[in-house]
Amino acid sequence: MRIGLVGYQASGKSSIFELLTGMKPDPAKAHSGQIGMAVLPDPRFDGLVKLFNPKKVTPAKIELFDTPGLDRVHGDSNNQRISVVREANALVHVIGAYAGGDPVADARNFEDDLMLADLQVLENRIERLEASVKKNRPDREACQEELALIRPVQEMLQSGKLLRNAEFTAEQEQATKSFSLLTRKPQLLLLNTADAADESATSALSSAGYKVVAAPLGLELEVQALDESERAAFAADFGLKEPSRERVLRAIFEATEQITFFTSDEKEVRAWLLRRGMTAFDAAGTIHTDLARGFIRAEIMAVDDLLRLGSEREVKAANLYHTVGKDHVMRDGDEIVVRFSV
Ligand SMILES: Nc1nc2c(ncn2[C@@H]2O[C@H](COP(=O)(O)OP(=O)(O)OP(=O)(O)O)[C@@H](O)[C@H]2O)c(=O)[nH]1
Ligand SMILES: [Mg+2]
Repeated sequence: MRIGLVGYQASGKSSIFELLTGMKPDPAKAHSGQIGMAVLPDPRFDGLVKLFNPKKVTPAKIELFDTPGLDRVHGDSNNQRISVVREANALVHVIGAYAGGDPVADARNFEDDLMLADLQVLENRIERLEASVKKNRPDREACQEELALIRPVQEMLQSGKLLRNAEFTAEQEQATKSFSLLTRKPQLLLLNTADAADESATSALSSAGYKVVAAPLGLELEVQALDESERAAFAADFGLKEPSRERVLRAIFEATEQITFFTSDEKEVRAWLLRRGMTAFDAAGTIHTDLARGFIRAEIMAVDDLLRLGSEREVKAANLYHTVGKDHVMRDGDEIVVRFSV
């Protein structure tokens, strides 16, 4: 899942990208967006590594996408930038609050910009479909069906309703998929503060209904750039208790509706990411296409049970080891063994 760092210009998107991935984005490529990976911290993964002491360890990685900032004044110049943002599967809206400003107004303005962009896409499509219907061509019926599916979506947007929380039918989901609607994507706000943030900085945003996390990105980048020996003293001077990196990554992970599952043995302990609601079959396919193709069944246990009881044998003895079929909905923290034949 590609997670877009999005927002207005100079809000701190590239700063958070660098802080989380350790990679400095190349300004020359800023217009098309840049991808970097960040390891997702997970105590269960660390526990499995201790238990198996494997030859190889592969933690889960989150794919971050640094996107060009929108111009908040010249809204009509944003089309190309917005087309880059559409490539993301989920949005982390970075709000620059390090020099004052009104974060709630920022969040709403940005949301409005995204809604207008989505409306534009729908209106263009609807116009073309209506023209086709008038011409009475053989695809007339298909066009009418599509219109019936997407007009209600247009109406939702026109009435200011957020698509993120709206119920779509499976057909509507399918009909709107190729539009990559921005306000349909899961979203987290990241408030970029000047100082070590206290919770009060985010309370106005969470009262307004947003999922939000705060971090002083500029300050933390400065800390990261220091020599190891100087970091602690500098951080203490500015009231930084611990780096926000892990906290921010966990918040992104939660808000983007993903889960982690694991495959562990003496050879390799590995963490995988999956969208919430996906099945054992999808998990198998994430590991390898052969595993999905030849799927017979899967054996599942909770990593928490394995770590608490100390071995697979003990988990079995406690009746916490389960054989499941294709349709088993994976839970966060499942350990899986896929039985397959190809
Ligand atoms: N003081 C302070 N300045 C910051 C902070 N974050 C960003 N800035 C300022 O904003 C500039 C741009 O930061 P970036 O992280 O590149 O912002 P961006 O969102 O990637 O900007 P665009 O890619 O141009 O949209 C920095 O050079 C700083 O001048 C911060 O936490 N504190
Ligand atoms: Mg940038």
